[in-house]
Amino acid sequence: MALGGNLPGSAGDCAEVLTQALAEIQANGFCVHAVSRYFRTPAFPPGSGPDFVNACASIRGTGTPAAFLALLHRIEADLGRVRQERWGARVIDLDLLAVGAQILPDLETQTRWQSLPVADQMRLAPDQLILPHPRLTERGFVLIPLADIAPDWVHPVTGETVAAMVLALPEGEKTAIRPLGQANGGASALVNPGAAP
Ligand code: PH2
Ligand code: MG
Ligand code: MG
Repeated sequence: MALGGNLPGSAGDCAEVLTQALAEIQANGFCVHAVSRYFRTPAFPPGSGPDFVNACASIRGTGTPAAFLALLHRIEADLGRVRQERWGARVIDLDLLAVGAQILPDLETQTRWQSLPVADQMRLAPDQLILPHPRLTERGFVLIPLADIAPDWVHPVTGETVAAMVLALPEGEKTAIRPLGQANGGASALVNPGAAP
């Protein structure tokens, strides 16, 4: 899953809001298996708002993807997200990126949403759960954190690994995405990609 936000909330600054979201996921019976570093990322589209803090986490638990997504929406509301304009500034956005190699609801729908022109991406929101997340393949603010925890995950439609998708990102996009200092609330204790063996 992906976490992001670019407005402070009742839980504190953007990084504190992400950490609180992970705590609530855990409190609802799910295992937060790995958490990426937290990254400061320029808002997309450029100029659309303050920088985001983005991260990715791998979650283990039981139940359907739809039930987990419903939990994510409840946590977004708890943390103060008000759903306003699509892609506007927000306290917290919790997105389900993928569940293993599952393609939902079917390959045709997946392909149609994935090939949507950017103007339509900003206007249209799917009314059903689409997995993998249709925007996963092209956004540095998702792929770079995801590479911390799942570099070898293979996209079930394209066959590409996360590591390969990161390599394909424009250089300028990669350099604009920077890890936050120590501000990820200790989450890196779960996973430390930079650690020596
Ligand atoms: N989320 C969006 C739109 N734009 N930009 C950044 N940097 N990070 C995000 O998480 C993000 C965004 C819609 O969900
Ligand atoms: Mg999102
Ligand atoms: Mg969302």
